[in-house]
Order: sequence, then structure tokens, then C-alpha cells
Amino acid sequence: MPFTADLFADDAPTPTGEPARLPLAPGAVLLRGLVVAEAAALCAEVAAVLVQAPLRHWTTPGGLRMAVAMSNCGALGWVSDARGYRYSATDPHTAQPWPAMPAAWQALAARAAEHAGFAGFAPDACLINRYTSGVRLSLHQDRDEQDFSQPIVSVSLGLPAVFQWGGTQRREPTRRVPLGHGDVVVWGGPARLNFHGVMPLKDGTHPLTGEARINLTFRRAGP
Ligand code: MD6
Ligand code: FE
Repeated sequence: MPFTADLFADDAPTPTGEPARLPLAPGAVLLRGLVVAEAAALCAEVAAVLVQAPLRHWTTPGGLRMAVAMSNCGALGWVSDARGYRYSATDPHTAQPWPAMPAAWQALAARAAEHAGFAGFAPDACLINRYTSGVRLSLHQDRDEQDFSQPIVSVSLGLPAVFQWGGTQRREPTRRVPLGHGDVVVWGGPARLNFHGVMPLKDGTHPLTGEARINLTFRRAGP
């Protein structure tokens, strides 16, 4: 009996092979385990990208060192320094273009967006975030992109985290959404500018990422 109950729990993969979808808000959905089968390959490709464009801690416009270590691939990459938050075609540390976004990643992001109802998503930026023990990302909006009609696709790899999901105003209450290895969150439409963050990462070790959580966020940053 418990076995059957588990198999058909709310968020278990459905017998049709459709991913389990947990709506967060109109325009925002968690696709639990959507990329778990490709996750090992993704982790290997992440490592290869990070050889070309190593992780680093950007400085906020206010002069604070960001706790999350970041890098990018794709035509554009998200960076932060005293000049502000922005997208750049080159890595400020090497003055080189960012590594290309692997074709498999673009396809994966488009497929995830499609599952969430956003057809034709063609990301030009993939931000790579690395969290280690105690590291958090405070509540923010993603608003450095040019076209808010395009969604964002966020892939979680490695250690689990608790996502903080708010509303369109900072003062609105937030809810806590557990994210695990292979989970994908897509948001766009009316939820595109919702506030969100990541609670401090708990200690742990994952066979694919070690003592870390890796998050890939795919965006359409340019026109
Ligand atoms: C993270 N993600 O999950 C941080 N932003 O590590 C984000 O800030 C984020 O997951 C926009 C859309 C999806 C996200
Ligand atoms: Fe964000």
C-alpha cells in the first residue's frame, strides 16, 4: 500500500512520462526531475566550461563580494562590478568571449520552456552559479535582460537547496520551495519579475558536484 501511494504521490513522475509539474504562480512552474537523466553529462560539461571561464565572486555595485561563485557561457554573460549589474559579451577577467553554450544545453532549455508553455525559447546566456555550505542568494528580481517576454529556465544540480519564492513586490510574503538534483524551474509571463532567492546551503556531499550546488539559469539577455 505505501508503495502504491508513493508511486502516485503528487510530484512523482506520471506514468505517461510527462514531468511532474508543481505550479508556483501563473507563469512559473517547477518541473521536478526533468533533467535528472542528463544531469551527469551536464555536470561534466559544466566542468569543461569552467576551465575556460573560471568561477569568481563578483562585486556588487555597492562594493560587497558576492558569496555565490559565478561564471557564464553563451554570447552574453551576467557580470557585476562597481559599474553595476549587466550583461557582457566578454569575461572581464580574461577579456575573452564567454565559452559557447553547448548545443545540448540550448535544446534542454528550450524543451523545459516548452513544457512550461513558452514555445521558441532561444537563450543567449547561461549563468552558472555555485553554492557551498552556508552560501545564500538574497531576494532579488532578474531584470537586467532586454526582453521580459522571454522566460528564464533554471536547472539545479548537486546538493539540494531551498528556493525562496516571492511576489512581484519585495514586501510580499515568500514561500520556501525545495529544489533537488535535476529539478528545473521555469518562469515567465506574469511571474517574470517575481522576487526570489536561495536560502543558505546546508552542508553535504553529492557524488556529481561534491560539496556544492550548481545552478544554471538560461536567459534571453539580448534582443
Ligand atoms: C539559484 N536562481 O537557483 C538562483 N533567477 O541558484 C535564480 O536567481 C533564478 O533560479 C531567475 C530564475 C530562476 C532562478
Ligand atoms: Fe535570479
